[in-house]
Amino acid sequence: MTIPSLNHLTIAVVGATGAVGAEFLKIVEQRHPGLHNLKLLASSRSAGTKLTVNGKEFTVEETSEDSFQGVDIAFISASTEASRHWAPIAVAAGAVVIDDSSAFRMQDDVPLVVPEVNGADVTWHQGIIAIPNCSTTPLVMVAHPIHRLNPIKRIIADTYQSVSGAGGAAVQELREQSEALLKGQPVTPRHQPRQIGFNVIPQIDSFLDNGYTREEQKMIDESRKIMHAPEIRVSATCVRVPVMVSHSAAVHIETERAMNPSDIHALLMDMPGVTVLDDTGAGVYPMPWDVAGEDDVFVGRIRKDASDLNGIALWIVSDNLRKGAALNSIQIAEELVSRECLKPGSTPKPKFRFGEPLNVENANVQADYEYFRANMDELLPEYKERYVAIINKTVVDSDDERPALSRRVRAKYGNGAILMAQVNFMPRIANFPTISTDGNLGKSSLEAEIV
Ligand code: 2RA
Repeated sequence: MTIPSLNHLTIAVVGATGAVGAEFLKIVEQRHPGLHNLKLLASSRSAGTKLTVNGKEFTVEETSEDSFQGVDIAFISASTEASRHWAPIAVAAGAVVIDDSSAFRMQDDVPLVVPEVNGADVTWHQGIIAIPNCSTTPLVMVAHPIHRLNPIKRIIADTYQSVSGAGGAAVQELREQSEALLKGQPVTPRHQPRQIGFNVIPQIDSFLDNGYTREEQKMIDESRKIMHAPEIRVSATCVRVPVMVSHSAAVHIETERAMNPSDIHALLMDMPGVTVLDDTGAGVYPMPWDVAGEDDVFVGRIRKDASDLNGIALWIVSDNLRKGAALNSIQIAEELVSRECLKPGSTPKPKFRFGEPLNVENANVQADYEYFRANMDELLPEYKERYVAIINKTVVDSDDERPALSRRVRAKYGNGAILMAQVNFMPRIANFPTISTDGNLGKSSLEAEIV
């Protein structure tokens, strides 16, 4: 897939010297090597630090009221207080804020976005777009394709979260505690509520009156908002484990109808940004050590829930600094550019064209299929459960019945390569019956089958 260029933009990074900020700059170098207009910002403690990005040296500046002049996108990953303070200032200066804190996530006028799941939500931003908590993002990346195919009724997620989720100081604390404990020395917790070395802590963030922690409540609220599914019942237990990077989760999902693990397997293989690593016979499943530094969300241990006929159990691991935070933010910036809706109130550019296709002869059904899969959300409000015919990224016709659609489209456009897919289902192409130009089964053209 082509990544939209961000090279023409000026991007400010508030929290540039933090764990997520550092990952953000690494991803800028990997995905946008031509991006040179950066403003690296931090608190007074880190001001003056020199950082090199894309071969250019930058001096980290203390964030101030004037920092956001001329900035197109401000990425903020510092503290919730910092986000509350700086985001409105950045927006007033004309920047779009992509915010990593929980300050704005549940506000009705703030989209909460995981581009592969609800990328179209960036179009209605009013200046601030929030990214989800790093334990929520991998959950929705896996739950959403299942929910689209077979509505989810209930999710139970138990997490195993690395210390980097609590920042660089917590990573250092785990190092120091591990060394001290190996030498038989006592330790005093500083950045975690209790000892993290050789221990697990069933508390991330503070407790609420309902007995859940804030971290758990975030998973509950945010997953429903991102999937546009307030009806799903969600419960979570979030646990800190002595792992440096990557959050894991044991997840139980109950759907309306029973599903086979092999169906879930195939469905998730088709989900952009998800990698299935699941071969228990060969001892293959994802683990945080291996997943650290990777972009995808990894899934394994997919099996039927022994306690629930309509339930599936699975295991998810994702790098909390990358897809959990920095990568997701950069993908949101790319989504804003590709939809041409950087400025609030701008008329977003639709991803699909409608009407007459360009260049019927050169249509590429495989490319149309990839495009459809990545952008289907845009068609959901109007075409849910209908069949659409797509030629060269153009929706040429639609119908409730596929044979009727096929007849009309074939009469008009012949037997060329045409994608016909249902909006709602995660389509997989089972086979391409080939139909020659004279209409007989033969070699030259195709129609995607839904299975
Ligand atoms: C944590 N999810 O792991 C939080 C960070 N946003 O502490």
